Amino acid sequence: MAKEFKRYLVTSALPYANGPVHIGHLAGVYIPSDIYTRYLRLKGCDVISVCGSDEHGVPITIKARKEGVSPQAIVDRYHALIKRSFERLGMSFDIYSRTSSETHAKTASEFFRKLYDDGKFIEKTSEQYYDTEADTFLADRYIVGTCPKCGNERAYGDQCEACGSTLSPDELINPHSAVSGSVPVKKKTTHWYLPLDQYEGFLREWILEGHKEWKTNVYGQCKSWLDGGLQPRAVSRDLDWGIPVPVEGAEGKVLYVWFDAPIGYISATKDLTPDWEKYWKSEDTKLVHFIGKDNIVFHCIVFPSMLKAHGGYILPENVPSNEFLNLEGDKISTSRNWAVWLHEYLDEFPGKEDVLRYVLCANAPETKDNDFTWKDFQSRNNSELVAVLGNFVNRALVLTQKYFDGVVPACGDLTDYDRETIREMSEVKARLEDNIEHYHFREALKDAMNFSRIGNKYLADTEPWKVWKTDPKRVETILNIALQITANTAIAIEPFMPFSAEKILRMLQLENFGWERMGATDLVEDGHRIGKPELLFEKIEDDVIQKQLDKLAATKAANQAAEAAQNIEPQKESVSFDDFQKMDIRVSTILEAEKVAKTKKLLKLTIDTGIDKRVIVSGIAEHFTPEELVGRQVLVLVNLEPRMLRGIESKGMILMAEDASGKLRLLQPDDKVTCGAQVG
Ligand code: B3M
Ligand code: ZN
Repeated sequence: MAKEFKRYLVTSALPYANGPVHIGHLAGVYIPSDIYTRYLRLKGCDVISVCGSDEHGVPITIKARKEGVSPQAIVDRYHALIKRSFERLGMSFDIYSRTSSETHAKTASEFFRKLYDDGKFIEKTSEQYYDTEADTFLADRYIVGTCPKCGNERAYGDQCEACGSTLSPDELINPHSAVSGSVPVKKKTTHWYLPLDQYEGFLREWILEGHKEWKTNVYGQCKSWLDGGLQPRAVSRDLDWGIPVPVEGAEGKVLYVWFDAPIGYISATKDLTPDWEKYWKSEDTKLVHFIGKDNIVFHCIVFPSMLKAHGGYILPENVPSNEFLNLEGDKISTSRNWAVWLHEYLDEFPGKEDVLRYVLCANAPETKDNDFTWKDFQSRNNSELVAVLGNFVNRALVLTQKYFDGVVPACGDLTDYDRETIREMSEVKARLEDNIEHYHFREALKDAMNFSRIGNKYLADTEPWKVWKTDPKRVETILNIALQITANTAIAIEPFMPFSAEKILRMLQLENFGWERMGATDLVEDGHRIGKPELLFEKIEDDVIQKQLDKLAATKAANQAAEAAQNIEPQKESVSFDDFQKMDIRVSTILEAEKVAKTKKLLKLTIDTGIDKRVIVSGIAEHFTPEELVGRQVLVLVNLEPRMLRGIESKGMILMAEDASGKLRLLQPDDKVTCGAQVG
């Protein structure tokens, strides 16, 4: 028997305030969280939803240093942008707070101090890298060097972004400080550790025994962490940005960001209501954390251990983490600007907030990583939102305007088909509720859309526009039922598409009915006058999508150029002018070109060098077709010693450049030049 709860506390992962929010964050965390919260509110439950900016941590200090501003300036900028973007998307948090707040500093400090005073931490002194020039300890991310796995010279102390290897600073070749560039030294430093290994028994009992109902991806990750054996985890860092460790003699040390951030849920609740303890300390509260999969260990292992160590707090009832959303087949990446940024979407698609909410829910990575494509976005808008939901609501309203001047007609005698339609409609609610209660929001969205699917079928089958000519009384019943279905649609879609739900109610000239009224056929009273019908959605044309695809293509090209710029070969050793003079480079024209049989890469080219006509064999068949080469003027090193290639004597070499994407490019004069002209 499912446990009854008196109230709900919904938390959403606190976005790092070092960049904007993108569609991956929305699909993974915030859309599901808002659906669940809105649903509970519609049901009249006592629910609060808390979120806020996660404003500490090394990435923020790195960005601040790169821009030459303070970390506070960075978090102020992005906290405001994120908060405003969420508001514009209809995210209905009861509070969107921030971890640089005073309440949070106090709450996190007190939380740490209690664990410290109760002896729940281990104190360990170890050697860490220290930058003597900048006079600061270096977090792993602040140490750069050569990756031992792939040779990338810009690997970080915690990870190599070129080959993805997880590293430790000691593995780096030629480690140096990203702050001053100097070679760091090892220096002793003391930190506090939460002995997670001591909580293994509690966690096994609480999760592996007590929460077998958790999503497979979450339960599985917790099990592998526990089976792998938990290690003590540092809860402090040598940094000057964060919440100071509230212990005498701990100057220069701050709480580790993943210790302080989850406590941000508690401090946000404190800022929201004086009754905060009712939500955090009563077993009658259902606590649900909405997060992305990279946060599972912190929300299922670390934070619960902290709460257990502190005592007096409840634990999450569920942590329905989603997987990751990719974009056009590639991993979303803030550093590579490979994302659809929420604030940019809202600016470029005004009035289409619900389209994004719909698509990201319909395509949510609930059980496996999924992919967002602009083509799918367009198709779901045009063939689902416009053609199903928008079409039904518009027909029900327009026909009521047309035949009854906008006054809701009375419902007359019901046919068997009417009764069947009403029964089918009343059955949607149970499925919709069950799917939301089990965090299956993709399925729940289909259920919510079923009202308009039922409505479209009902109008198509009853054809009021035809029946009107012979039996206008019948049309009264048909449109009354169609309007009841329209009103039910407004209730059902509110958690998913609040803007559209509001618009339907505005057109019906009605207030929201509340969840429990879903399935009723007396929502819209006879004689009620509805408002002016407007289109809920409009078609998205190809050119709009193409513009977004072009934008991503430009990003990809910029990334390739940046990567190429990073991988420029170092200059070769010097040569004398005399040596250079020995090379004889001529402008030449390609007269003929053909593939060399049984090879993938070789082309046999007949070249007019101005001196003579000769054959050169070149490994460029994967970059150029023979047809596109004939007639082109190229630069040829004509006095290269001849070589036999696949039985063909090749006399010379065509000069080329390899661009950022690895494609070979011909070097050619900017205008027609006589063959044989010397290059020097
Ligand atoms: N700031 C979000 C992330 O890992 C992280 C969540 C904190 S929730 C307490 O992207
Ligand atoms: Zn590497």
